[in-house]
Amino acid sequence: MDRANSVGILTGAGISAESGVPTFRGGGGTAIWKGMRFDQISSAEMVRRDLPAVWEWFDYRRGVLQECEPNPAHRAIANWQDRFESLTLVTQNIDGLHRGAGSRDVIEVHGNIHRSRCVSCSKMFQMDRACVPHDPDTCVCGSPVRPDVVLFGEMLPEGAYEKGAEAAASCDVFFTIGTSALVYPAAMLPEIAKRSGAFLVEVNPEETPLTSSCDLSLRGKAGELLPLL
Ligand code: BV8
Ligand code: ZN
Repeated sequence: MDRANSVGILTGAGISAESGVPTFRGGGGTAIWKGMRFDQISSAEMVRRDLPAVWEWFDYRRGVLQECEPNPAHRAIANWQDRFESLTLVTQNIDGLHRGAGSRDVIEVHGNIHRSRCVSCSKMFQMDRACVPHDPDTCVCGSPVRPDVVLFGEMLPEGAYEKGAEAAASCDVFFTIGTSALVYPAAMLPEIAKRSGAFLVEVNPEETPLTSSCDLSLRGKAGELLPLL
C-alpha cells in the first residue's frame, strides 16, 4: 500500500453485508424470492415475461435499503480515494452505498437500483431512496420503465467493464472485497490484475475460487479489516 501508485478494487455484496444489505449467496444459502432463485427473478427473461414481478422484487429491496447506511468498509475505501495517484473502484453492487460514503467515479458494472429506464426510448429516471414503490411506472413516451440494473443475460453498461479491465491490467495492487467471484464478466477483473502482475488481495470471511491465486487472502469482515488497512 505504501509503495503503490495505482490501486484497483472490485467489491461485491459482502461489503454491504455489515450495512444490513442481504447478500446473494453468503451463509450457504441463495436468495429466494417467492419461490424463485434470485437469478431467475433478476433476469432479462423475467423483464420480458413479468415486469411487475421484477418491480415487486426491486421495490422490496429498495425498501430494505432505506434503513441501510454505508459501513466502515465503504468509508475506508472512500478515504483511500486521495491517498493514491490513481484508484479505480468497480462495484457489482447496485445499492449506491459507495457513493453514499463519498467515493467518486464509482464504476457500477451492474447498474444502480435507484435509477430506472424506459424500455423503449431508454430515458433515465433517478429515484430518491424514499421513493418506494418506484415512480414513474411509465415513461413520458408511454412505454413502461424498468430498473436500470444489469440482470442475468444482459450486457453490462457501455464501457464499464472495459474501464475496469484497463485499471485491473495496470494497477500495482488489486483488492477483491466481499465477492464470491462467481458472476462474469466482473469476476474476470481480479484474474486480469493477477495476470498483469498486480499484488492481489482478497477480503472475505470465506474462501472463494480466487483464494488460491491471491497473494494475500484476509479472512474476515470488510467492515473490520479495511479500517485496519
Ligand atoms: C452477461 C444485478 C452475457 C441484479 C447482478 C455459465 C458460466 C459462466 C457465466 C455464465 C454462465 N451462464 C450464464 C453466465 C453469465 C452470467 C453469470 O456470470 N452467471 C454466473 C452466476 C454463472 N453473467 C451474466 O449474465 C452477465 N451478463 O454475461 O451477458 C452477454 C454476452 C453477450 C450478449 C448479451 C449478453 C450479467 C451479470 C450481472 C447480473 N446482475 N446483479 C440484482 O442485484 O438483482 S449479479 C449479482 O451477483 C449481484 O450484482 C452481485 O453483486 C453479484 C455477484 O455476487 P456477489 O456480489 O459476489 O455476492 P454474493 O452474495 O455472491 O457473495 C457475497 C460474498 O461476500 C461471499 O463470498 C461472502 O463470503 C462475502 N461476505 C459476506 N459477508 C462479508 C463478506 N465479505 C466481506 N465482509 C463481510 N462482512
Ligand atoms: Zn420512453
